[in-house]
Amino acid sequence: MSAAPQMTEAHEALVLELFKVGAIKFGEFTLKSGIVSPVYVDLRVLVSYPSLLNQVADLLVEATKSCQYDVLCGVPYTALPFATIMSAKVNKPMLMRRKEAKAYGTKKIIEGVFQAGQTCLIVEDLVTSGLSVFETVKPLEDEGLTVRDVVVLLDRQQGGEQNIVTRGKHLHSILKLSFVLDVLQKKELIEPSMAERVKAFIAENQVTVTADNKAQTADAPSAKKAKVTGPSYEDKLSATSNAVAKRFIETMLRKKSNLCVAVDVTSAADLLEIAAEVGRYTCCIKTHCDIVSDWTEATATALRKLAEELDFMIFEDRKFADIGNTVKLQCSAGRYKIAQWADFVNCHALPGPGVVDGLKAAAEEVKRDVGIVVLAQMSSAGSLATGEYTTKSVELARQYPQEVFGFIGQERLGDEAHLVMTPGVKLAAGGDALGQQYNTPQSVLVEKNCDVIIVGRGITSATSRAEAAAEYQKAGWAAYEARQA
Ligand code: S5P
Repeated sequence: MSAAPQMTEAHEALVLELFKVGAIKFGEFTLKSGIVSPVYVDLRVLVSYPSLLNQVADLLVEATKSCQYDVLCGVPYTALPFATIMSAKVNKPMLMRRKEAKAYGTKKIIEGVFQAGQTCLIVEDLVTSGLSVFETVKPLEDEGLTVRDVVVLLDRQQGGEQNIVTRGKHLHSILKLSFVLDVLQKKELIEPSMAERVKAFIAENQVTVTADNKAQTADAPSAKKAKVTGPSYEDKLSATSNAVAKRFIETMLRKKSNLCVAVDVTSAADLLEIAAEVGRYTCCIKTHCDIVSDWTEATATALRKLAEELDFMIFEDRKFADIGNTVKLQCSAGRYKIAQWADFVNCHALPGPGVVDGLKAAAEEVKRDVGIVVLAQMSSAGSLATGEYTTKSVELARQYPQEVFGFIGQERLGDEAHLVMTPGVKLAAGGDALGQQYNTPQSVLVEKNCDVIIVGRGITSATSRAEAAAEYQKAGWAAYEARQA
């Protein structure tokens, strides 16, 4: 086994850079195996950051100073640029392993000049089980090359080192996942609870590799549990400390409905009529009060009455996005006095924490619990709420667990307690003429692992809105049950 690597400031700086460019992410990610991981490592992005790539190559060279080798070979594809830069730095030739042998010509699987008997250093980006390392080692050894050392940028500590050592090779890792967690926690870039979740996941998902190069996950009962693709509503209910989220999830479970109906109509009478028709099928009615031309206090009162009778939550989709003081007034005062009747509202992360403080102040003024969901992603084509912006939106939510309980998003985001509500849903995928993009309930709940489907025109434009709502309720709940089965 390799000696514990010496961690320096350069290693710490590397962790921070990798986090910054999104090469290491935290949340909930469904891996190829179907297992849900709280951490996701994607080192392919490094090709877009040449100085970071250079920094990585320097550390890989440094870690293999004492290794004897004649040639080096990167594991395709992510480690190829690492190996290329190393090769130029140490002035030793490189080999490339094809993923598939050429079907014509030489049928070579190893590209480059070498001689049997030479020693080859293997360069890898990420080791989980060590399987992809072995897939590269085998054809090299078949050609008479000797492999003694493997160098990797990040060891996920899921058994890869043990598997590599068992096959008589040395693993030199630049970073171990536990070190990454320590650095990010120290810098307050991840919560201690997230670090604990990742550690528990690693402990529960140790992988061994069989002699015929097949990965096997330890059959721990907890590892099996981790295979469920998303947390259940019951898990969320026990994980959340947010009062509005608790009521919301209880409503969903009681009604077996994860359907939120978006009632985008311009008259109060239509709004109330539709709410009365679809209310029994939905866990939530979403309003845009500012498009209702004759909205009065009586509209709010009548809607609240329906919400009590038909057992649904009211979500005012106001998408607040101003400084705290303005947002406080927009939510509590003016024509709509949203804080007096909405169970929850949403906001953009754009202004920073002040937007949440403003909404919090509005709720305090009327002495009601008004929950908040943050718009972390949008369904519209060309939306700018992606990547770093989405990550920052999730971070904002984490700062306010008592107020913010989830997201408007297009994929699973945040922590177990968070609810992800997804608009842009119809029974058939497609779009509208103004940039809306639709996914099906099945893809939103099962593939994307979100929690609530938001359906507008799929229901409000149907000939029978009640029948359409019943159909969406059934489809949404069936997809959720299939996901959890
Ligand atoms: O990204 C978003 C966010 C929201 S809240 N995309 C959306 O479409 N929405 C809202 O969801 C939108 O304002 C509308 O009220 C509803 C979708 O309506 P539909 O008729 O396209 O289903």
